[in-house]
Amino acid sequence: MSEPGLELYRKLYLIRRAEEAILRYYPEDDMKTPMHMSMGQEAAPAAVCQALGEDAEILCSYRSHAPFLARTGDLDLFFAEMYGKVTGTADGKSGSMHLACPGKGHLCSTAIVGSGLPVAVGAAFANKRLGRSTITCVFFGDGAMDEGAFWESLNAASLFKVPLLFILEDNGLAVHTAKNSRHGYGRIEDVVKAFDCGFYQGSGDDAEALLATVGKAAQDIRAHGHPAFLRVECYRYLEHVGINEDFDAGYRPRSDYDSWLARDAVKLQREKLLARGQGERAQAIETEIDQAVEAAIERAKAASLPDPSRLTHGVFSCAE
Ligand SMILES: Cc1ncc(C[n+]2csc(CCOP(=O)(O)OP(=O)(O)O)c2C)c(N)n1
Repeated sequence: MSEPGLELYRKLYLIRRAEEAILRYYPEDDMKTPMHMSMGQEAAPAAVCQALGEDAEILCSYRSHAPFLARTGDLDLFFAEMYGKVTGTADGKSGSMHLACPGKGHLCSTAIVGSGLPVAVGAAFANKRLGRSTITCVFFGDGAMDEGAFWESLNAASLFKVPLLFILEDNGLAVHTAKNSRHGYGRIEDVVKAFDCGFYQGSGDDAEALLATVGKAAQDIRAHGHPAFLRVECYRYLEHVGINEDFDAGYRPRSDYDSWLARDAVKLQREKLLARGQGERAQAIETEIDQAVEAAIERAKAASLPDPSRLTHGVFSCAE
């Protein structure tokens, strides 16, 4: 039986290494998809998916790499979709912004800000009606809270008492706009508590602490039959869309990045393992994942592109 700290590190490292590979290979221009990188935001998806395991059904935004890999662990599906190949999650037609694999617990990723939230309420409602133990987990950014869909979803989830975990990945920014110039309220905690919804929070630098917090939130959902809300303070390392830094854009200082990087969640988890004498096992995980990432990229590159005759198959299209 594997230990939680090591399993958590496996997820964190997998996500980080997969994205580092994107940084290396994206400039070759064979991945024809915009990239909204998760780098810096790995801890919440890793903790949620580990805490809930097979009971988690997840939905997320276009910033989907970490949630997808945390839930499915499937590097082949992931890279094949990035390369637009038939072996990808959507036969290569969705790219990075719409990763999904319902058979492995990832229902959908949506690019319209906030649009996953009402879908998640519906999925949780279905699980409640069908008597399933599943907890629906919806990841969204603080920008999604500017949408009516967020408030309707919070209200409906609370009213219908559905087994739903809202996960706010609070990086404080919607593209370049800080939340204090967008939000007409103070602490989200006070808002959420006004609904019948449990409230929890943590920081994106400590995945193990988050793991324990998600465990409490899940217990709350099951014991009280109401939704719960987890706010995770975190920091997006790279630009909003793309693979580069953007500290010269003038909307945030590099010093913020430096301070988050100093307590980076992947690094911190590794340090915890070393302190517990589990360095060798951590290294074995790293070697295995490094090889798996490169092998998955090789297979993705070698796979076929979708046949042009299948262009409109599986997508919404307008008939003539
Ligand atoms: C309804 C809608 N409005 C605007 C956009 C353009 N847009 C794309 S991402 C984004 C910011 C969203 O920020 P947040 O929800 O905090 O997520 P993050 O990018 O920080 O993960 C905006 C405004 C959109 N995709 N959908």
